[in-house]
Amino acid sequence: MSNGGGDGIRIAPSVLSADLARLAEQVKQVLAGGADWLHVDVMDGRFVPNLTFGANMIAALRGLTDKPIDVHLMVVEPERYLESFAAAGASVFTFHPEATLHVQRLLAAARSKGMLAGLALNPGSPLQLAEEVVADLDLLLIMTVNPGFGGQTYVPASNDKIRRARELLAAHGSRAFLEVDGGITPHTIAAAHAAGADTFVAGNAIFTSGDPAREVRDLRRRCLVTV
Ligand code: S6P
Ligand code: MG
Repeated sequence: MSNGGGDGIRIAPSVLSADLARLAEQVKQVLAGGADWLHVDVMDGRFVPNLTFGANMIAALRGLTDKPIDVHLMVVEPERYLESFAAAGASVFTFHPEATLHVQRLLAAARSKGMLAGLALNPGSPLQLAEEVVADLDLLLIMTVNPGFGGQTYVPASNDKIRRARELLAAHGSRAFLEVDGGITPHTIAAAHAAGADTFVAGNAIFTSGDPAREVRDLRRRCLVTV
């Protein structure tokens, strides 16, 4: 699994905001800009009020790149998709703890399928939901908007939560990635990075700019100037 570009930062464009009629071209653009991972938002119209992609999107992206495919499941019963997403080429399998009864079992199962195991916490979900399973985590995703739609505004209280999440991981000696997702723009990314995030999902900011490659580079630069 690639650990990003050597600067400890991973930029993960979310194809939710891409122009799907030009998916291959847009993926090429973000990779040219140095995108480290590709982020796929799976929504079922139940856990969140929107419907999006499934295994066929993962397989399509896998046909375009060897980069890690970071799959974020906003679905009830995410365990139903473990096999098919692994087979389609998913690299990271991240789900929400409220969506399944046996969180630790599913994290372990994701690893056993050769994927990284991730847990996602909504803005209103306490960090304690991750505390008992830190040893099973390869990635902790702090949602910085309430999930469901691209292009929302970053929840300001997120920076304090990211800081506490970083402390939680450090206290357990965890090397899990600390990812943020939602409302990440050139204006919000530096504070999230300073608070301790190392992996950044961005959809709208990248794909609605006229130049996705430049936007990926700019997001990375905004992190590095705060160091
Ligand atoms: C948020 C969404 C996120 C996505 C999104 C981020 O509702 O569910 O999980 O990753 O694509 O988009 P944006 O436009 O806020 O960067
Ligand atoms: Mg997402």
